[in-house]
Amino acid sequence: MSWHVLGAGSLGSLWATRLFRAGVPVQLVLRNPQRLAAYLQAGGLTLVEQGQSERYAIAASDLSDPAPIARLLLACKAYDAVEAIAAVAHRLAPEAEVILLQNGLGSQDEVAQQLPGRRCLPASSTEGAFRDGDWRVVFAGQGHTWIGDPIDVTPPTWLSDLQRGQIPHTWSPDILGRLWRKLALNCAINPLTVLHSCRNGELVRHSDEVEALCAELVALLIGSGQAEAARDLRHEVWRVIEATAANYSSMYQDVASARRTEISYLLGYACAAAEQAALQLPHLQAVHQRLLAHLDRHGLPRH
Ligand code: NAD
Ligand code: KPL
Repeated sequence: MSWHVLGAGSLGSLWATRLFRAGVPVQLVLRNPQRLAAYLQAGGLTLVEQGQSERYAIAASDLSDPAPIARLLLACKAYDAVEAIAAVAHRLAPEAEVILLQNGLGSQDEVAQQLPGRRCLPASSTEGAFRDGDWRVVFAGQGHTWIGDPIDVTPPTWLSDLQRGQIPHTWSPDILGRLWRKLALNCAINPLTVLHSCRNGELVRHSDEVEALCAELVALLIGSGQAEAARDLRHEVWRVIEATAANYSSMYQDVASARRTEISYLLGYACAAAEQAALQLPHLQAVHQRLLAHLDRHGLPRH
């Protein structure tokens, strides 16, 4: 059974190339015939790993291809997920499974609502990749991916494909807890790095703000039924800040490159969840407002 990868960007290409080179059937689904022609012209996807480049001639089609899809890796940004899935929903076989690689929370539910009866499996990844050219991906940071199904804890058989592809992963019986925990980490770190225009490690100079956000995020997690994800959050936030001290957060990089951020699926989601749980979280809300104003000033979308 072939994997289809929709979203041949950083993470989608990282997955596709590793599956392909392990002999797992995989094909890319590209946006339109022009992108498909450009891809074919390039002769495949290039993976850059430890300074070595290797090109893989992975099969590809565009969104207009009518062939059925049984296993889909949705690897676009959270804000593109609904539109992307809508373009292929009619091709999904009745027993199709869809792996959702989006960071943050919110997009997973939006996609699942469009696919009643299909198994949707959210993932949370700490792997790092970026594109250094068209059809090229650089594997920038070893990491791990947790995959789960909030409705059915039975592991899927295709985890063996990930094993073959040497994609480090763990089946998670509590994937929502993992996603909430990652969202909390990202909300405690990423917006402040944008607002203070700094590397993660420089947040030690703004420890009051980090601490205030951590306290509110713990309250949010507990109020949202995610007490386990709240455990020792503050310590983990400081541990991540230290471990990634020299790095710029993904949101910082998006803003610096004038790219749309995933704010609606991180701080936006957190603030909406606080409201739903009738929680007053003034620091979180203030940082959200400051970030929105910052995006306005830089001419970037607020959602
Ligand atoms: P990316 O922008 O590099 O890739 C997304 C790709 O999806 C792009 O090539 C885009 O053209 C394509 N796409 C969007 N809509 C499409 C459509 N309708 N049809 C076809 N293609 C479409 O993004 P990324 O960095 O790979 O991130 C994907 C998700 O993974 C994000 O939620 C991100 O936060 C998360 N993530 C990324 C990394 C990383 O290191 N890159 C790490 C952890 C998590
Ligand atoms: O995931 C991250 C990001 O930059 O998006 C870390 C390094 C954890 C910072 O929040």
